Amino acid sequence: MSITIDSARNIFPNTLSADVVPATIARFKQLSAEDQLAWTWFAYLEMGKTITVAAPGAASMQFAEGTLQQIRQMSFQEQSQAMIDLANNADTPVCRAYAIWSPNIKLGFWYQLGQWMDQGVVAPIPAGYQLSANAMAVLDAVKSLDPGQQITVLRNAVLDMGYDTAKLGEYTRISEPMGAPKAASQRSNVTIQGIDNPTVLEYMNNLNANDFEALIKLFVPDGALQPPFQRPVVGKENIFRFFQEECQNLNLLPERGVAEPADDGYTQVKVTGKVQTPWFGASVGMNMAWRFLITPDGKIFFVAIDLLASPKELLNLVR
Ligand code: 45D
Repeated sequence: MSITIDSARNIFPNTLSADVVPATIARFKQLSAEDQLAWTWFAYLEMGKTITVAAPGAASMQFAEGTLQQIRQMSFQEQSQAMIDLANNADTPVCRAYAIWSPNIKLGFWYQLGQWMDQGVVAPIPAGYQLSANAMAVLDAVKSLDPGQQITVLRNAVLDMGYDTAKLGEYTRISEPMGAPKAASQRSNVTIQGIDNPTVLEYMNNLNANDFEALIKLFVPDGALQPPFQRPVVGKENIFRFFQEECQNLNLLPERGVAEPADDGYTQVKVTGKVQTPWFGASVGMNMAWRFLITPDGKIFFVAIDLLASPKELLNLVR
């Protein structure tokens, strides 16, 4: 039997991921743009009761600065319209600028707008705004999620805003420049109960060190990485760009795992543990699994990263 990316996606099929996240996003997208903005505002306030955004430093705002200033100069009515346009995926200059930003820049942009809304510099959600019954129900749903799932819903809501890049034709994505990898003295080595596979350990250590050059060398040329709730990113070049755009300053805290032989001399490895994002630091530990398929010569053919349904899943290492 020959191994393909499609077959690799099914290793450790018992892994229960947090399907409630895409389900909540689908419900969110059914809401009117006005409700989406107000919903996000209330969800953000709700979240702020238990966790704090550590944004300064998490995104360099210079890439959104022009658009932010443009919005700041607008009247309240124009500002509200600009935000509604973003939620509506409308075709406006602001929506086109937003569309080509990396996730971090999009989050930093909203983080700034949120602060300005708080300070009254940008049009706030009208006092006494009444969410529709549907929006209330979706807000209740998000309140019952664990913090790692809540911040993922919020992140996905933001990423889907702006003009549709599929309609843009040729364009160049805008992301923060890649920082230098951590110096040797700043690096740490993970230990994972049940795992001594050097490829897996190096994956964790290089990602934690922002050493994407070393990290990408662990993959086969046509390898794939599947982020939570997404299609696999295929090929070294695309994976490398993904690391640069979305993986700086993550903190991977793997805890335990299993490694076992698979077809054709491959090895399949499942690891579970926590991941912290620079946006929330140690205040949110997301419950995650990594499912690796490793070639006979120790290269990564495939790795899926899943956000888990519950903390109980951290102990689920069965095939
Ligand atoms: O509309 O091994 C207002 C990979 C109201 C790589 C607002 C990984 C109006 C390989 C409040 C202003 C990356 C896959 C909006 C591992 C309005 C690998 C603003 C995993 C929008 C482990 C809202 C990494 C705001 C993971 C400001 C899982 C919302 C990373 C801000 C996960 C929301 C990172 C923020 C996550 C959310 C970050 C800052 C989930 C950040 C979430």
